[in-house]
Amino acid sequence: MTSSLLATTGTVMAEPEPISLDWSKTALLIIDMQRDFMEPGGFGETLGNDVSQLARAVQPIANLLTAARNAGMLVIHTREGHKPDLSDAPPAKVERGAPSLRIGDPGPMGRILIRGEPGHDIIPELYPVAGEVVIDKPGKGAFYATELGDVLKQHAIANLLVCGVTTEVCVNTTVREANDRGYRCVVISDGCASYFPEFHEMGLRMIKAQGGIFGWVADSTAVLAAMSLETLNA
Ligand code: TIU
Repeated sequence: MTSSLLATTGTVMAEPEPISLDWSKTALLIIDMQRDFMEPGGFGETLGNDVSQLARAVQPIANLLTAARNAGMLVIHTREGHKPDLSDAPPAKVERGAPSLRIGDPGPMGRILIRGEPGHDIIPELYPVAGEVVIDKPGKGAFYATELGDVLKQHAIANLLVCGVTTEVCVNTTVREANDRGYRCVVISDGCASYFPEFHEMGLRMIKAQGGIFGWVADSTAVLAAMSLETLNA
């Protein structure tokens, strides 16, 4: 694959229908692939979840990331987390439920969901490289209280390939925010995962129902096929 991809338009065999994408206006958006969600001892596990449920999303995302890097596509990573003084963590978020550790408490990977701590960092398999955008977000949606909207405008992005964790929480919230702002979102079905397989399934169905009310859904191989076909034809 070469950077000539960005001069082309490709059709992804998505649901509820194929979607044509101008690759130069498309970014890969990877949501919250952080140790705090993916590994034992982090935020996800303190909430009572089985973090092994999320591992399946890593390789499909890695494949897309390699293709995006080779094509020179804009790559954006997000990280959910809070300032060490918790000034950007609403009490309603910190106090909820009965986690074994709350946001800000010391855990095996440092303070839970705090910026700069080992658990807050992105997993090694998908670690950002120089030139990639990293957005730190205090909420579930990647647009709320972040510079994401400005970054997308600067790069004239109209389409987002969205993957990451978890399907029904931060991926869905971000896709809904993006949809209201006019972005076409293609959610990568095998590049997202949930602690609850049934929520993953329903999270994807909610996006593509009603003629794609929030966006499109495709698996990583469908996106990679559209990218390689266009590169061959370019
Ligand atoms: N708990 C859960 O499913 N998700 C989150 O808290 N954040 C994200 O989804 N990133």
